[in-house]
Amino acid sequence: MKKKLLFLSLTLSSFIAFAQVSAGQIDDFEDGTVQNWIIGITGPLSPINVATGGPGGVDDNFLEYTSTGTNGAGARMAIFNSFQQWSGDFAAQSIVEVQMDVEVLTNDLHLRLAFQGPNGTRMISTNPVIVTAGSGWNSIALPCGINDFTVQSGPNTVSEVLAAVSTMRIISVREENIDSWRGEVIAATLRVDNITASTTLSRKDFDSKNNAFTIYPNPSRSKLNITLPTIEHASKVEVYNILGARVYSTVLNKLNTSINVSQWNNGVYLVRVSSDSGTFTKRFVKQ
Ligand SMILES: [Ca+2]
Ligand SMILES: [Ca+2]
Repeated sequence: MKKKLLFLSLTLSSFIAFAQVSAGQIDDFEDGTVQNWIIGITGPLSPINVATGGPGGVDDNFLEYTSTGTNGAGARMAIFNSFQQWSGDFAAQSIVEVQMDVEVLTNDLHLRLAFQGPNGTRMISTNPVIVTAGSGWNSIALPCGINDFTVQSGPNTVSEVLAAVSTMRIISVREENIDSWRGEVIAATLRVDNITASTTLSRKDFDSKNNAFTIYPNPSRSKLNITLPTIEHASKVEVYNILGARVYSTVLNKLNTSINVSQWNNGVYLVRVSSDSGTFTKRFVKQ
């Protein structure tokens, strides 16, 4: 019995040791496979490799997954990579963010990373990157620092999970809750390419989110004021309600903008400012 257990643990540890994430690795799908990205069932609902039409155009392979939004397998927007190239020690490899090119169809997605680590501990990106359906290929970055995740279940810390990842998921979920690691039930198509383990932040101000822009007062009954740190980076602001519907959008061309919110329904909104230096999202509460 003891011998069998020892054999099993040796097999498991050598398996894990074989599949280690490494700095700079890229899933570009040019080998014609899905590069271990699955949804846990086989069959027609599984992610597929599409041979042309990626961000590089003709002959640029990419990964495509369509969630059904109905009941059963394939209902949720979540793909995962387990005990393969996205397992291991992200901290030791100095991976600070996972960058990827994405295209979204049918419904807007709130993309986040989700990790499972020691003792089944699960955590997801605290802030989503919202990708608008039908907006073509977008380059996005999901940060991997110790301040970028919220643990959802299990005994371990963010640092401990980042040092021993067993499963990495790319999910869409609007609001964090205990079930959100599984991804939201939504009908959408996610196309992904060039999933990159980056050791440099793609945006110089990504690690200082609080400097990205300021909103006040919050909560508010009548006005939402937005202040930008610099004007040359500004492009637009979009506000989404809790159902993911865009309720407001405008171009920002000055440092201070005031939006009349008195007619908005009470509740939580996501305020997204997109500019050359990145996309930043803040939560706003209308009272
Ligand atoms: Ca490709
Ligand atoms: Ca190709």
